[in-house]
Amino acid sequence: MLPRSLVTLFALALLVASCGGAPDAAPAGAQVVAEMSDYKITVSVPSVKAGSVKIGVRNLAAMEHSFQVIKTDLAPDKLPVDGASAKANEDGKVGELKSIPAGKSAALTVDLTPGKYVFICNIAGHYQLGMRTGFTVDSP
Ligand SMILES: [Cu+2]
Repeated sequence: MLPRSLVTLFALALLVASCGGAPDAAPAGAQVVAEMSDYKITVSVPSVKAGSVKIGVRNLAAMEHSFQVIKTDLAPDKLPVDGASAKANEDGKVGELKSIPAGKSAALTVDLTPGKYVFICNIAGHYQLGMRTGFTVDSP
């Protein structure tokens, strides 16, 4: 077994090595671009018209994040959180990217009906730290 401090050092070295260079650009053709940092999500537009929507997600952070699209009337910061898993409840989920590595971009295309949505990162603890934002889908 390696001493814990050495393991931490290796992990840090890997992290530094993996985040040389600029983050990936947003995927082409995305109608909405969500940018993720520690621990925030910002969107390029506050709303879109209903229909098939391509969402591009840029992870600008030095750690992995995930991206969940949840249709809900709850406020972005009011999703129930499960104490054991430290994750937000995903009732109403219509799409997700389970993992976006540090510095990478990815896209998902979802069929969005009119209403209110919340975009979150649901890696344990990240929702509570602020990785959530509201989004609106208008009638076509
Ligand atoms: Cu996250």
